[in-house]
Amino acid sequence: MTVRIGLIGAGGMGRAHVERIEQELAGGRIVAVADLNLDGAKAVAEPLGATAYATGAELIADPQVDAVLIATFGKVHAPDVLAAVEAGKYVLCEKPLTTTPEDALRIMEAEEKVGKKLVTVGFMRRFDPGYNEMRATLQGGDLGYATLLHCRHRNPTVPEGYTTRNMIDDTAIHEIDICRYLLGEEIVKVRVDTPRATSHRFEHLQDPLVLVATTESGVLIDDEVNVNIHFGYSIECELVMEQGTVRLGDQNHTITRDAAGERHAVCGSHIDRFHDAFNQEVQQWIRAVERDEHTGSTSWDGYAATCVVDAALASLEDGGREVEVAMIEKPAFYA
Ligand code: ISE
Repeated sequence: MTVRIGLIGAGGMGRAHVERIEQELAGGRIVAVADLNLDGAKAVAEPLGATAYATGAELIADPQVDAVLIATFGKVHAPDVLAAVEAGKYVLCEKPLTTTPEDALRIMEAEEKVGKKLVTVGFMRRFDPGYNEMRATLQGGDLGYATLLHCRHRNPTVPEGYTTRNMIDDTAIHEIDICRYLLGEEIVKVRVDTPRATSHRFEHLQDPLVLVATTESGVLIDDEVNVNIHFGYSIECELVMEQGTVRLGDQNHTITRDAAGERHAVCGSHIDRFHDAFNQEVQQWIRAVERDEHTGSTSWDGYAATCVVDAALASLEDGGREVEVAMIEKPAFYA
């Protein structure tokens, strides 16, 4: 069976997904593309012989669409995710699932009503081999339990429309999710520190930031979010256990050694750094849809991440005060 996929959002991320589905992955085909900018939707749809729509609602209602891939901005995800769930269609939604916990709760309620998990959140790092090896090392138990997790999230630059809020809800959200995934526990409190700002930022941005979070068992996470670092896209992570550490490698395949020393290329963007993880994520989603199964992170993961984002934003507004994360008990449906 070929899964007929409808893409909502014809921007950079959406186009990168089209390319992987059409050229690298098996079992899926793009049959419809929706974008508020109808010409943008047509530009992606027409070469594929797919239908172009101006709204997600029309695309979701199209009986030719088996499953929906959402790659729009976070703040417009909720209505499309809800409509897809209500139509009983599987959805892979880029992060953040929603920008408010209330919207995520609505999605969870809709899923429970349909009686099956239909939503996967695009936390692609869960498919990165490095993070999975780190998780296996911790779970193996030989190095003891986790005590600290040091993360660095550096982007070369960001566009002028990117806000300080986005440093948390669009950028640090990746660490919020991957730390929950690595440690297998929830984050219970968080604060945001604001070091000296870089001169490379747009004036309105508080860049860099450091998010300091504590989990249920007391593991301390520090995450440097630094989005105008210029030299490249660089993700670091070190997990400290009682008698050892495990550190994420870069995605380097070769190392050059010459008179100037040893070096390897630095990635330019997340699409480049996490290319294989994105492929794994989308491939597994297509295979799961074929089997009428859920895969990857759930709406609960989307909800939990949004709750931590909310607490971090409250801390930022309140001069870096530590804020407790408010969230509901995990429903049995997501256990
Ligand atoms: C972007 O949306 C991503 O997902 C990237 O991984 C992140 O590094 C970047 O800051 C976000 O804007």
